[in-house]
Amino acid sequence: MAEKRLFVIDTDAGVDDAQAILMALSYPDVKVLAITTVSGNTLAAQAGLNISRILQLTNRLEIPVFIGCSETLLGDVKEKDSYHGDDGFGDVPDLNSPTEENIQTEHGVQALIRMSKEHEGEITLICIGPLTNVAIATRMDPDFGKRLKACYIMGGNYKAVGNITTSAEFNFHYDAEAAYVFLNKLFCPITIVTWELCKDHSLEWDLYDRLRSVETEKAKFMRKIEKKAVDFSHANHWPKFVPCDEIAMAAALNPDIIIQSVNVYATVEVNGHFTRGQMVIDWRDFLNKKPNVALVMDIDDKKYVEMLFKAVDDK
Ligand SMILES: [Ca+2]
Repeated sequence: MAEKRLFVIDTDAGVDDAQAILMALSYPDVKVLAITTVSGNTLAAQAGLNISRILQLTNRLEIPVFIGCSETLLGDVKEKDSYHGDDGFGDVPDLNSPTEENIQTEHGVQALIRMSKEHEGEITLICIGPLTNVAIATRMDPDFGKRLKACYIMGGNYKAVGNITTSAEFNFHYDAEAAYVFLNKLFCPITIVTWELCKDHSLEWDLYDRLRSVETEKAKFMRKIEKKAVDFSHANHWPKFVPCDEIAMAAALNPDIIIQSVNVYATVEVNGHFTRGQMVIDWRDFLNKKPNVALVMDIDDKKYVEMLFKAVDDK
């Protein structure tokens, strides 16, 4: 049998992270080496407990979980979240408290650096939360990124459309300095799934309802933890359901879904009064920098939706 692809997932364990992780676990040729957590949709420690719930649900408790940074580089912490819920998973805790047996004592950042040395050139890192852990790993070990095979992230925006402020996407805005370090110092092939791309490929409500009507424990779990997000979406008259992290994971699992991407130099605004956290693309080469990211511009919806269904299937 061919060698499995090695994935490490860095996550803030909101509801879209949950579906993205189910997606990764549904690929038999992918070995999820570890999951590291970071504060974002919830705090890093709570994110660890959330991940344990998914691993318990899928009988994958052999996958180690490492708790990473609880504060941003500047020391900020999460505020209340009316979409993902304060616990990141819709505030519907299991009656049985989640197991902590797979939560490791090693810090997430140290685990990232260690694994990059143990599996040099082999790890695909998928970042679906703020980029604090990766930024600190890069600062502690400037060669960290050079030892990764590739990195796929959900974050940033390229049309200045925001989802947490007028101009910024949540993950980049949450820790803008970390996003800056990530983009400018990681030095590995980076593929970015932006907020606008996610919006462009959001799901019609009847498709979403079909996805969550699948009669499996995984679909039931997703339905339960997503209820708050769905109620929030309807209350705000959102015309569709908007998955985000799922698209970055789908692109990492199956790069064939990427129909169009462009190589550009991207950085992030860290100073702006209105624009802090906005991704900045040097479309016209004013900065004379080499491209540092592949920006995904379009994906194959049919293949992507198939992957969403496969993730909650029992087969
Ligand atoms: Ca996330």
